[in-house]
Amino acid sequence: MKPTILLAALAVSGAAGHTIMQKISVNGADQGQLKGVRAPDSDSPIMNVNDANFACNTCIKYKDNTVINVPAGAKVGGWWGHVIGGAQGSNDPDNPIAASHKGPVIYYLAKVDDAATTGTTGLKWFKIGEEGRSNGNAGSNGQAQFYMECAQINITGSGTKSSTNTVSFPGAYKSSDPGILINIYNNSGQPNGGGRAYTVPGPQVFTC
Ligand SMILES: *[C@@H]1O[C@H](CO)[C@@H](O)[C@H](O)[C@H]1NC(C)=O
Ligand SMILES: *[C@@H]1O[C@H](CO)[C@@H](O)[C@H](O)[C@H]1NC(C)=O
Ligand SMILES: [Cu+2]
Repeated sequence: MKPTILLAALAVSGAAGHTIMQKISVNGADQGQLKGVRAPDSDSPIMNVNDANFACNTCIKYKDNTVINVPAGAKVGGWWGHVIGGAQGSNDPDNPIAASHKGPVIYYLAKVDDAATTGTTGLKWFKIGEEGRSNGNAGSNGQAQFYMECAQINITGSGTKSSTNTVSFPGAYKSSDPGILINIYNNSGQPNGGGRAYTVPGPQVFTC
């Protein structure tokens, strides 16, 4: 079987008003709500970096057998909502995510035999992107919130480079990592990092 890929996106943030990635686009083309995406019904975070289901989230309710074709080099977008469907009620200020939630968005891929059916234990993830912030997340150990969803994709192309810098989930993060256990507030209580540098968790981004 041709190898396909699982895409995981994780956001790290703080406080309440959570989020779920529930569809993707490929070069701007909407792939459809919950198509080829593994998502829970609950927008609750995982807060234990050692959770067995850290890679693709826990209590997955929405999962189909769609594998989305992605030509190498295409732009893949993720669509987040406060709850499944987007806003929770009208004028939801916490859609797609509450403003109090500061943190990076991080993207990983793992090569799998069949993205539609694969389990998520023991996969070797490599980081393909990160959108960091100058400010981060949990001020006390174990309080960072992680929101992760996986998409089932089939990247087609002829590249031959492979990443040796792979990580496992759980395993790649420690609750004490500088990008996870961090005070994001300055001395006036503004969540702007207080002039301190921010280090996004996980390995270096793999580039082709
Ligand atoms: C992945 O794409 C290749 C090339 O288009 C195709 O031959 C293969 O069937 C696709 N695999 C899946 C699982 O969609
Ligand atoms: C904290 O950040 C705010 C907003 O940038 C700024 O106005 C304020 O002076 C900062 N406070 C301190 C003590 O640096
Ligand atoms: Cu939250």
